[in-house]
Amino acid sequence: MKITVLGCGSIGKLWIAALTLQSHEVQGWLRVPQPFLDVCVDNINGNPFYQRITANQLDWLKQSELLIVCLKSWQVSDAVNALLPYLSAQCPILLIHNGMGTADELTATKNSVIRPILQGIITHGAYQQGQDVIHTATGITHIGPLNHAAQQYSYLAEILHHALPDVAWHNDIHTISWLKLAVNCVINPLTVYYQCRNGDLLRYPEHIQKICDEVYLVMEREGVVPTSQAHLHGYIIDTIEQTANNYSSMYQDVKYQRHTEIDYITGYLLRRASEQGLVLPENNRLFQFIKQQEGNYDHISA
Ligand code: KPL
Repeated sequence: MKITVLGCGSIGKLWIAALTLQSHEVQGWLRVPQPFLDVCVDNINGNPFYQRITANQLDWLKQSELLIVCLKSWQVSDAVNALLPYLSAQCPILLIHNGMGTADELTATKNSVIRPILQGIITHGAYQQGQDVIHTATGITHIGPLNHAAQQYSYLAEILHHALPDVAWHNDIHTISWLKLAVNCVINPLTVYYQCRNGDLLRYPEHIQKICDEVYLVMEREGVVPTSQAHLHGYIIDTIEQTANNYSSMYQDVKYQRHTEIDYITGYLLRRASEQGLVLPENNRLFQFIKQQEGNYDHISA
């Protein structure tokens, strides 16, 4: 398959390496165009990977049969919209990021209405050390259609699974996206608030419960109901335990004075709540808190 990966951070590079090893033709696409990209991953399915990969080739993009987008949520719509004029109308666009709402921004633009858009939610752990990617934990990538046009692309799950297992297809990706959103609404802003690793949040059970209860109200109104409030809470606690040693992405964004994904995490939740006539005091407070942190930066970096 001919593939373009837009966004070449740690997750983008994992996919580039894994798909290249399966003999797919994969190029990277960088914000600042360059003809090639060195991809070095310490461990991809048991082996190290080092290769110089093609980047930013327009003909390759035009012929691509899959566009994988591994950008921060706030970068997605501008970056994808810039590529749409060159993409074939049948090329599925797989969005892998934290938060929700980017697909609404894409489908709101005239040219992308009929394009197949899929959501991916990934639990692999990886980070960049200089130019190298350290793949700290294997995990699962859940994918599913965000619009009607994408429903016929379930075969992608198998192709992706061969490259970087596990990959699971879900006809209803919405529920999984909401569960991940709930996790991010709790862990991400709270780790900034308490300046701690994910696991340390277990010291603040009441605060976790408050956020979780508010998220559940919105999920209920959205018709996305995990079996019970206790189930949602248990799912969040499990994730905190499984990622106990992590510094959340938002903690790191604030630490390095980068734009956070708060508008697509708590911000998305609050927009949905307001449409349903719900008020969420605790999530609103945390949203304002993160905005205040961003406002205190000396400068903002991407
Ligand atoms: O998605 C994450 C993030 O940090 O953005 C979690 C699941 C909270 C893991 O750290």
